[in-house]
Amino acid sequence: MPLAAIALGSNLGDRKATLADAIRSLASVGRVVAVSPWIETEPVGYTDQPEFVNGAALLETELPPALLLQNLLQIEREHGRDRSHGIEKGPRTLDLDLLLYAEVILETSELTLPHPEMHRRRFVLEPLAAIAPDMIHPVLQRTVRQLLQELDAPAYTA
Ligand code: PH2
Ligand code: MG
Ligand code: MG
Repeated sequence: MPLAAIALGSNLGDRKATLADAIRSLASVGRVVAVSPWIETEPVGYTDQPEFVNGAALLETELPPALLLQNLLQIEREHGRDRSHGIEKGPRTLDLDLLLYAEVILETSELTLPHPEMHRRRFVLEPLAAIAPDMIHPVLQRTVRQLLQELDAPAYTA
């Protein structure tokens, strides 16, 4: 069965309770085979917002990528995420990002696989490396462990 890697984040409300609840919701769309420890992270990008709790999960699912994404967005909405107002990339009760879906490479208006920012984000790679160090980034042809190492020790500095 295909294995999907999902990033979880929250920086509003009872963050850990929301994330724990999101894991229970994920269990209804597939088999949750691993959940990382939660880590507290400083906001990246738009920095004028509260600290995040981030983590990652691995889900075995029969749902194809686009349908899995629709389910993730539905779970976000069930946990109070309202995309109709507020700052893009601003505070959110729950963010579920589809990072990897087996070794699928895909680019549609709704979904890009692998997630186009995952290899630049420590708050994504650190928890993912804790549960799936050997999972492959099919575009960069690197394992998650290598991507994290390369963040820590870039091959060159400009
Ligand atoms: N998500 C963002 C923007 N910035 N920073 C941290 N630390 N964690 C996040 O999950 C995060 C962020 C947009 O999705
Ligand atoms: Mg995100
Ligand atoms: Mg998102």
